[in-house]
Amino acid sequence: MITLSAFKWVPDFARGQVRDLRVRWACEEAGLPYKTWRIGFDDKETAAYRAWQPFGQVPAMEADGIVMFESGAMVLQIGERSEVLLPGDPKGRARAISWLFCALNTIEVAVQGYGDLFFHKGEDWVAARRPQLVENVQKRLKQLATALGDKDYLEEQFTVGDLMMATVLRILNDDPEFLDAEPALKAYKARCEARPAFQKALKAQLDDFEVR
Ligand SMILES: N[C@@H](CCC(=O)N[C@@H](CS)C(=O)NCC(=O)O)C(=O)O
Repeated sequence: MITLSAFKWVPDFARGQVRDLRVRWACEEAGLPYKTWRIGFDDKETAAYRAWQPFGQVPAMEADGIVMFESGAMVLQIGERSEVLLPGDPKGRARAISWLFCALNTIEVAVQGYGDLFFHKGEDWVAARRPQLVENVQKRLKQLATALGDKDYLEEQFTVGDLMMATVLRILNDDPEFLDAEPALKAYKARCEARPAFQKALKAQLDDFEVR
């Protein structure tokens, strides 16, 4: 059984966005059961949790006695157990892994750079930096939309790459103007979110915040 760390509580704006959602979604797509280790913010600093996640972040997971951190690594590891997430043929597999890294290392870097402005509202430097960060997100989204073209998913089938890409695009949920400008990406994100496995994972994360 997989054990996945998750926060007991986060503010409303972060509910449905915490990165354990990616791993929950992968488990649901792969049909693998998991349980959560719900931690509070104080637990992040303990040696017991740092042994799971050296930076005190969520998520971390344990499966078959092996502890892992970094949501991308976990999703890939779960993908290895399911052809729904990672095609068996070498080309399909290589392309899926390329998109997984692209989501984290090209798109998320841009999106998170912009997203971090939220935490610095009112600070002097924000107004000066904002246009550049906005432009960077717009540029990457346009390039991603071109790569997607008129396909349903980034490759022939849904993969770990789409799973990660959709969760990265969701970081922009409170700034709908970005995806409104790229209707194909907006439809793509909605298509990914409509998958029953995503809906189950999202509900599970939200339900976990209600546990007392
Ligand atoms: N690169 C890490 C990022 C994890 C991350 O940013 N987690 C956030 C929640 S979504 C967190 O734990 N933030 C609290 C902190 O950084 O102390 C991953 O993908 O697993």
